[in-house]
Amino acid sequence: MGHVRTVGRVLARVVGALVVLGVAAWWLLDPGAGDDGSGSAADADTADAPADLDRLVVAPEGGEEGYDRELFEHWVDADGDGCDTRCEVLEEERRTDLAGLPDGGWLSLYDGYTTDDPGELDIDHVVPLAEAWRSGASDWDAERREAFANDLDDPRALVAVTAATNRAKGDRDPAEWQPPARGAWCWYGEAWVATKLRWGLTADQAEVDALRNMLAGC
Ligand SMILES: [Ca+2]
Ligand SMILES: [Ca+2]
Repeated sequence: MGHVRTVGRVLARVVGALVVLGVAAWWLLDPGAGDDGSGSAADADTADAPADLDRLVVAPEGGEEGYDRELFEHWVDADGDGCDTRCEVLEEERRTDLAGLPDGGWLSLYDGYTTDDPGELDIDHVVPLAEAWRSGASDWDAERREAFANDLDDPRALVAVTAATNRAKGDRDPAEWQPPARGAWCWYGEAWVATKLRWGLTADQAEVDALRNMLAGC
């Protein structure tokens, strides 16, 4: 019987060691598993970018058929405070820390241009209206299209940039156009992915490939 008890104790130790090893392996393989998910916004903006990219639904783009920019009612004054969506974005993005602009101004992220003249700036839909149309918005009703075109809920959806870069971009996606300022690529790629995910829009394969490249190293 003594022999059986000894074997039993050895077995118990082996099982105990295996449990410890298993827990350690589980933690090593997935160190975030015990995380309560309350990481800072800055962490979420950078560390999660590739994972977010993988959450995009990949599908070929639809056609332009039926598209009309006017189907997206834009620059409304949703909260009725006398400041329309363009005005709201300019107000939100105005900063007082720009060199040479002590009274305040704007930084156009796409090209690094700074100005205190809002007349030089367009408000860009990071995901262009026509791109939205081709990736799911053609099925939306007018109300949802208007909400998309005036999206102030995430500051990454609309951005004040020089009219020149906004027009150069047109309705191109990241496979066809990238911000000339390389330093803006991480912001742009993340803003693009976040906007498409929030609105349930699809992405075509060339676009996903370009985003992966754009977000590499972010
Ligand atoms: Ca308003
Ligand atoms: Ca696309």
